Amino acid sequence: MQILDWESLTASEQVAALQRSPLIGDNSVEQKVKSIIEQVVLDGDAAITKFNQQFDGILVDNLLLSTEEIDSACARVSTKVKQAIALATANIEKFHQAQAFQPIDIETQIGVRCELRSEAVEKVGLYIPGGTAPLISTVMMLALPARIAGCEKRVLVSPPPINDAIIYAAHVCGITDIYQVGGAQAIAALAFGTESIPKVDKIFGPGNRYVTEAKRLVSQDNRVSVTIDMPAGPSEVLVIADAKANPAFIAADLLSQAEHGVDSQVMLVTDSMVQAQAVNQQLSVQLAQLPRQDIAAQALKCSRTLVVKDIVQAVQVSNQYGPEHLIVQTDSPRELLSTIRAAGSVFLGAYTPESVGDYASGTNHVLPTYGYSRAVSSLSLADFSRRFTVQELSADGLQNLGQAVMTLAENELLDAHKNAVAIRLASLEK
Ligand code: HSO
Ligand code: ZN
Repeated sequence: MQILDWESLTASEQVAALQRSPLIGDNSVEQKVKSIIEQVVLDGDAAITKFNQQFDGILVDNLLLSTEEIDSACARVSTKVKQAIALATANIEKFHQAQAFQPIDIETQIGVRCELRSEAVEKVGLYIPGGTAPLISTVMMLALPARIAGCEKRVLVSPPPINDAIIYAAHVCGITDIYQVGGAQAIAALAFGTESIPKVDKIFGPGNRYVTEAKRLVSQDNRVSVTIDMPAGPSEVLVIADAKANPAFIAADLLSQAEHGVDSQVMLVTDSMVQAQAVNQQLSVQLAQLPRQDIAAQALKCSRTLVVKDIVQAVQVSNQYGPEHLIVQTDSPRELLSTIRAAGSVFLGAYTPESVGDYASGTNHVLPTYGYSRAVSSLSLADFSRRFTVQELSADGLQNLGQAVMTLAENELLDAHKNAVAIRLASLEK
């Protein structure tokens, strides 16, 4: 990885050093995705079947997996994988159950009752990418909170042929409706509905740039009122490490993220030039042994090591970057926690590789990328429900509050608003 001395960079060079790899801002993606969406709107299942053949090379007769297909896929999954899924599931469930909403029910003043309540989003669509890495863990990260939140209709879509372990994970996480469709066409189907695929209220899950673009487009489409989990960009990690950290651990963490995709970005911020060089040394040793070394090597090209003057500055740099994952391998990592302003998920200490959060510690791995961590939260139980308020006033309550409301309405020049109060106060006076 390229090593840069932070303090010797000009302000604009520092900004450039924290730049993500440019999102392939190719307008043809938007056009292609728009056309796919319109074909799904027009032709429903027929369009889906056509796209399955065109993009995945498979003719799927029944988009919905049958119980027999689910059972036989589950039977093909090894006991070892099932046990790993069971452990991960238990931890993810525990952590998300603990996030249960605490309702609020208070009197803001005498006779004025205000409540904050929460109800599950009724219908959710969960997208699981296909491709070279079958993301079994993403099934758990989406399906478990959806079930815990109480979402009634939970449908999963994934490009055919769907990996057996994905089907198994979906099955144990309580998903009964698994549709064999991926890409932009899957997102269009979830947003608009087809003869066999139900229209949902909210779409979750990662995907390639076609999927991401489709999510963006349907969430802005006035014909439907579908929402999405969060804006998505390529995955990334930033490691803060001091001189004492183990360079082999650091390199392993950087590579675990680099192997996701050629557009993934990994950053090391350290106060030790010796550490920076040791990590580079380890990167070449470990990279050579990886099956996905081509992908990881590409990702490393747009990745950087920044040598800073001390760990306080390392945190400042990290805050400026706002990483999806932040790994802290310093002497007392927890001490830095209160100074971290932007990170999707934080991994503290030498024994907390990102992989544990990706799979099984219990935290959610759907996280804000591309600098969004400054304002967007990691996926949680709350994303599967909607909060709404309730207010109820007694006659006394309205008498106490009415005059203030009428004054404000009058000054907004909204007489009908004022009248809605006045008419009641008058009736109370009688
Ligand atoms: N690091 C990915 C999640 C993942 N890793 C799934 C392995 N499987 C984005 O947070
Ligand atoms: Zn990962």
